[in-house]
Amino acid sequence: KVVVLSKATTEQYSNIKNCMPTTFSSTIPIVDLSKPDAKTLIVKACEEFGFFKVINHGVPMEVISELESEAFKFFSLPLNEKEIVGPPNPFGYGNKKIGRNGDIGCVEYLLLSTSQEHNLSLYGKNPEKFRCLLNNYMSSIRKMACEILELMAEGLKIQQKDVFSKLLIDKQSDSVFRVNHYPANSKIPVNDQSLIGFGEHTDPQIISLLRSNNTSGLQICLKDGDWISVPHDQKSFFINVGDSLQVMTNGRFHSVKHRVLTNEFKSRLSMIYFGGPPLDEKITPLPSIMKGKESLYKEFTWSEYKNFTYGTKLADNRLGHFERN
Ligand code: GA4
Repeated sequence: KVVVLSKATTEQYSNIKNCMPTTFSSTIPIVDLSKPDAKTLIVKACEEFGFFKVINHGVPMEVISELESEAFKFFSLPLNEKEIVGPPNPFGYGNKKIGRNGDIGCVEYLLLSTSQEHNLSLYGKNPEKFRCLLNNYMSSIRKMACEILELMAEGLKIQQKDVFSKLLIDKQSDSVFRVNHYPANSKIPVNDQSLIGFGEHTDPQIISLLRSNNTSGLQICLKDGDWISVPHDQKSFFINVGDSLQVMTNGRFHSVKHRVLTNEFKSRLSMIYFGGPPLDEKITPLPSIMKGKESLYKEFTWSEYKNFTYGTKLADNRLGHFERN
């Protein structure tokens, strides 16, 4: 099948050459939260990959599927009805444009703050229902995020179990929620190339918890630079180490580079909770991790990091700017 793309289209989207066949990895660590070895496996996964899958997470399936179906309803609305709640600066509906510096992907999304009260009265056909489902979902996910962060602290043998989780529980926590919709791209097939849904990047926050429907697309970059595809699993959550956690562990945990490719046949819907600290929080390696070693990073607050981040392109190495020479 030969498809000619118009110049405008080929320029608008970035393609990934030679990404087929991709390795569907069976090496991605799986952590059963109900098992006693969870904390050890989490630490190992954060060091080796900065990424792992969580099962027996305790989030009821209805809480997930009801929000998912409401989100699908929202994205199926005509563009002009979705654009009522855009552009996403700082929060709201976004289409193809990611961030403020010209990044483009085959994606439409909702970006929401988890603390600020949004005026959700304009979101979709049943905004009350949407608000209620969102609140239920976010409180379950935050609970799981804190449980995982406490297991990390225990696994790292840090006395203060809530060193990380207290930053998400704080009323001032600057956490974000995102719903990404990647339409099937069969209308713009590209020979042996896949279209980028969301370009490669690391997450700036502490931890990210992702759940997607049964459509693949997520890929992570291993430390040696190889990209592997993450097999989809709609019943599980996928956890990312973010830049801030890499700094707090003085580089022991690895902030994982990841990206999403669109699927030719099925649309993908993912919902991600990005757990961030309060704006004035100093992001610095924990003394108990350092054990006399020097910090690899300059001192900065989350607000300084965040402001810097919003001036960068998606694929930029943001942490590099804060490394000590
Ligand atoms: C990546 C993680 C989160 O989705 C996000 C993204 C943000 C945005 O979409 O506006 C950023 C991106 C993310 C990192 C670099 C900057 C900011 C787009 C971009 C080019 C909401 C976040 O916090 O950082």
